[in-house]
Amino acid sequence: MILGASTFVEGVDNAFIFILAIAFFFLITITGTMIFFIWRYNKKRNPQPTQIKDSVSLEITWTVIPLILVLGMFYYGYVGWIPMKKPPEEGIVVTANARMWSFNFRYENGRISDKLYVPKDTAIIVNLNALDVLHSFYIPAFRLKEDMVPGLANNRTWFEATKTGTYTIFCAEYCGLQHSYMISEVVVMEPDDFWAWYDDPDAMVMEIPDDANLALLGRQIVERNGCIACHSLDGRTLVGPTFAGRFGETITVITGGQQREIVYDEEYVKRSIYDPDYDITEGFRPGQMLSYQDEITEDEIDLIIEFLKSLNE
Ligand code: HEC
Ligand SMILES: [Cu+2]
Repeated sequence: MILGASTFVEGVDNAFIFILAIAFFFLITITGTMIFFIWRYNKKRNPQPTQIKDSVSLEITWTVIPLILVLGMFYYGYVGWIPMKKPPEEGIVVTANARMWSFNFRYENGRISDKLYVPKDTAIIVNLNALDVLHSFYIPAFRLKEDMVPGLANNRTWFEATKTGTYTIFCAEYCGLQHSYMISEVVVMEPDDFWAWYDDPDAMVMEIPDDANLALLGRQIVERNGCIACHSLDGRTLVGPTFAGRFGETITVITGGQQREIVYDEEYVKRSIYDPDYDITEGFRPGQMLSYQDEITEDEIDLIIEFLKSLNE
């Protein structure tokens, strides 16, 4: 069978296979009948055409049979769909935030992750949050897809994974230039492993060994948060200005409608991340970059700065 790892798989696959089998049956039968008629009733073999008019029994047959088939499709579709629309009362609640062009997941204890970690055989209730434009939360292995709509309150979905492993999460709603890069993963773990991960007290503080390559750590943060979807590292202009060769330069920004010169320093980078619309880099539009206030810590910003500096070398 096609890889599947949630309680929805059976319902969706049944509907799919039922419809596919019917379509396949008719493809073969209709094509076969057409070929037979071409052979049997061609001008040579059947020179005298017959005019056939009205057949009540035929009309009834080709109304009733498709009706039954279509009701069968409805039945399988409906039975598969109902459980998706009924999230259980109890479960682990995760908030999925989608932005151009990345996902992140926030747990009830405040833990944030760019991958969705979940325990096996447990209901996971996912609050779907779109920060900018329409996105869609799609996990093919779970047969789960739900639109993420900016401003739509109480938009949620749920699932229960049945097999440990790592499965892809896609954004299934074209959401701009780098939409195809908007992928993540759901990692299904044994419940014990999950709770160990969840309660890990070290997870929130970042341990930096003495000999760590700070620029490399900064690069990882930049990659993990999807910054490079909008900021190139090689001088190209994407949605936002490039990161390359900018640190330490004097640049022109628009602040409160006024043009001014400013040094691209630590302070500027931090403000750009927490309050992106305060200074708008000349030539770019406000409202494109959203604040990372709740997602990137000041320590992480220090590492990002190390990384930006390293791009000048
Ligand atoms: C959806 C696209 C997008 C994403 C994602 C994004 N930015 Fe931006 N960013 C922009 C745009 C557009 C600008 C220019 C307008 C402005 O100044 O707000 C900008 C400006 C900046 C600036 C000022 C740069 C300059 O040359 O003046 C910095 C620094 C910055 N972003 C850092 C980041 C970091 C770090 C991340 C990831 C955590 C990030 N951005 C994610 C679009 C984005
Ligand atoms: Cu998207």
